[in-house]
Amino acid sequence: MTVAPSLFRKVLIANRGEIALRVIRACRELGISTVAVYSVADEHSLHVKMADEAVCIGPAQSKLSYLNIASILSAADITEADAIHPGYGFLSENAEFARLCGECKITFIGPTTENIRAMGEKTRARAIALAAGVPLLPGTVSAVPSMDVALEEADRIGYPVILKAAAGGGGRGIHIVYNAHQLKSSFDRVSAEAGAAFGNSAMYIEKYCENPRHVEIQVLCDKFANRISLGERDCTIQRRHQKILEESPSPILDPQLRQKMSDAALKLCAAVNYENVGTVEFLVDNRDKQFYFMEMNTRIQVEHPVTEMVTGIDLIKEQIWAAAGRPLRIKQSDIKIKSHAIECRINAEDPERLAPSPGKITGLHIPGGFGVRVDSFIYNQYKVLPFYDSMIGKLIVHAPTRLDAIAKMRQALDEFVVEGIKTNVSFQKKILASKKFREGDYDTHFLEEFLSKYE
Ligand code: MV4
Repeated sequence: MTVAPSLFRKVLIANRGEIALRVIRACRELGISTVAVYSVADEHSLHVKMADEAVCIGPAQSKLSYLNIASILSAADITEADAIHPGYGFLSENAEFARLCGECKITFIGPTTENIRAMGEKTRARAIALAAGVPLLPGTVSAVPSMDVALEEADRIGYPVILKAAAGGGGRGIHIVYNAHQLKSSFDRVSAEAGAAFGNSAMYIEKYCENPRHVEIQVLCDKFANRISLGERDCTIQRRHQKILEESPSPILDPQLRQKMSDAALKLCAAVNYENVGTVEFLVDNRDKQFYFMEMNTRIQVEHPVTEMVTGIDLIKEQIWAAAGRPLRIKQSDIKIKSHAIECRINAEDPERLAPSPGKITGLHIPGGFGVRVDSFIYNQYKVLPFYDSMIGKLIVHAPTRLDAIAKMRQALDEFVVEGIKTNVSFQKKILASKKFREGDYDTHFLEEFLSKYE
């Protein structure tokens, strides 16, 4: 008889903010002790107070602290942590970091190094999806080596096309062109921008889908080829490629389409022997409801709580469980989604100018009640720092129907008071009050159109 490997004794959380707290809470519930790492600027942050131990890993700038691999591995070494949870952002999709954790005999709580590599190269991910029979937008499955090849490929695909950085992702390094003239005038510049931003100037081309929805499938896989889909999240409401509000289920999916998209996501996972949690992003054409693979994110995502609320599954605990080498304890047939969840990202920003608004919080009221969840790290008198992401928390509601969830979110936003800094709370309220949103009838242009009417 084989004995199941035990979960971890001590986990180091290589992150800050709300996700660090989220992971610390999950570890506590599992009886695992925790190590926080923090920058000099984060000395007064809650993750430092809430963890069992804390190690300062460098100055305020992320590059010198939360992205400093040597510092973080040293912190894991001196505290004898046996695993590292990377959260999202920072080193979460850094294949080299995952590999080095392995070298140091520390479990990286996430997919394999090879999984991260395969999906991080967006053209390779497309080639794998194509070979696995996952629907793709017409386009190239390798980088276009020159402007001439780009022009030929664009002719074959048909304009409009979109240029995307092979090392990009999440909307960074993309450019739409409507004709050969525009392609000629922008190719070199866009490629140079990609080189500067990602250290890799390789570009690929896709057919541009004019009115898409961004719908992503949450997957969970173990080390024994067990793989399940936890349904979708609709993340269409974005501004400058920053997600603002996410919901599950998507108002545009029916059970048949959900099944097809889940099958496609799991086929991609099977093709790379995927392990741990992941998100397969699709564009869904709002007109004909065709869906197309875009990219795969090999990390836990900001918006994971909406999936947790509608499935009842704690994704962070399942990540830890799977990373420890345990077989999945949830079957596909256990996943029954009957309710609705919405998440509003609460940002310290001036919504008019879309500029960050760091500073001291001088008054705070956090909403609550049945079906209301707040994943945050702020407290009264906390100083929102200018060095990091402006997201100060996530407000998540869960209710039997979409309309109930909208009503609950509006109530919760009405209760949310943050004084001393500017936030996007009132902007979120306006989205929830809009007719198009309430009808679930929106596409990627919703916010631009909405903003032109707003005020
Ligand atoms: C696209 C697209 C249309 N056609 N790709 C890529 C990353 C994502 N954050 C934005 N991306 C898009 N890729 C093709 N082939 C349209 C977008 C897009 C978008 C997608 C989802 C939500 C909002 C968006 C806003 C602008 C463009």
